[in-house]
Amino acid sequence: MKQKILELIKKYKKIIIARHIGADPDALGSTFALKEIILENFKDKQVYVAGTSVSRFKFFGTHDKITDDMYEDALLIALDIPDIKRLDGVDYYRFKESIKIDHHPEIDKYSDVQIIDIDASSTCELIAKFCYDCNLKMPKHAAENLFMGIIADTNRFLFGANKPETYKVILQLVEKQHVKPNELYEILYKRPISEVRLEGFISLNMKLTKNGLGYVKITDKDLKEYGVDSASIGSIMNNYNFVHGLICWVVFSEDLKNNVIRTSARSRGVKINKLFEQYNGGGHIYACGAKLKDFNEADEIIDKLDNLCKEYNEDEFK
Ligand SMILES: [Mn+2]
Repeated sequence: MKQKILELIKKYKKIIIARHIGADPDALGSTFALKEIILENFKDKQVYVAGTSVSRFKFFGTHDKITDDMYEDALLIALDIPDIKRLDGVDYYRFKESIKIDHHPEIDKYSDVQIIDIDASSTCELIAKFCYDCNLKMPKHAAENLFMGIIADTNRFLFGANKPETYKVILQLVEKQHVKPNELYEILYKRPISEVRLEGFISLNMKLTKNGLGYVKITDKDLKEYGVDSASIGSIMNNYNFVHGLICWVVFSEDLKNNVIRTSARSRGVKINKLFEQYNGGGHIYACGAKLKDFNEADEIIDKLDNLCKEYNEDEFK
């Protein structure tokens, strides 16, 4: 398959790389790294990266606005995205041929030329392997992009990093391209003190049920006091992953501007996605979100999640 991918890349002069909406470091790192790798190895190519830019992550690269003329005789490479409808910034149906490289379970089969490896830590790992296996040159900035995608998707090797391949790729990035991890962590992990204080508030105010559910309600007044908006909560949620007695945790925060209660939940074993789908939300099996009408709905969710935790405990210790 790697050779087929390489042949397609060689065949097209114009290439558009795209990824999922709501870009994260793996999506950004893989798309911009691949662009840089193609330009380094094939000097005559025009390569564009589609999608909405994320101001926090300027380091990865600059997005292109895809205009009508760019579609003409162009190849689409879709990275880190299992379904067509979540492609950001391009119209899939305007391309004759496409390549897909991804580590999510398949949703749409939208390309014949594809690498799907759900055991891979990240799409960045797959791009790095592709580059090394095909003996392509890798510019240093591309290596840095790939490194950050792997680090972010595994949350510094806390999740989904049990395979030697991940570490082999990391070793190569550090050894061959001289990536300096300490310099890059700042870009991923530096955060404002207001967010740290909000995390303190969540930790102090989290109620824990005997079934292992943790929950916190944050009012608009609380958010104002800490000088944050409810969007800051997402990045804090993963920090409760290794707490004794906590199986599932959920944070509700009042968003007066949009008149909703933003909700974010994580779980270490209880499957929570079906419940959140009933509340106009959803996500992964163990990581969900929703926008609720009011705190009454939050109380309903607390009860239902607590029941799920209870059932889970009963099954576990049968
Ligand atoms: Mn990913």
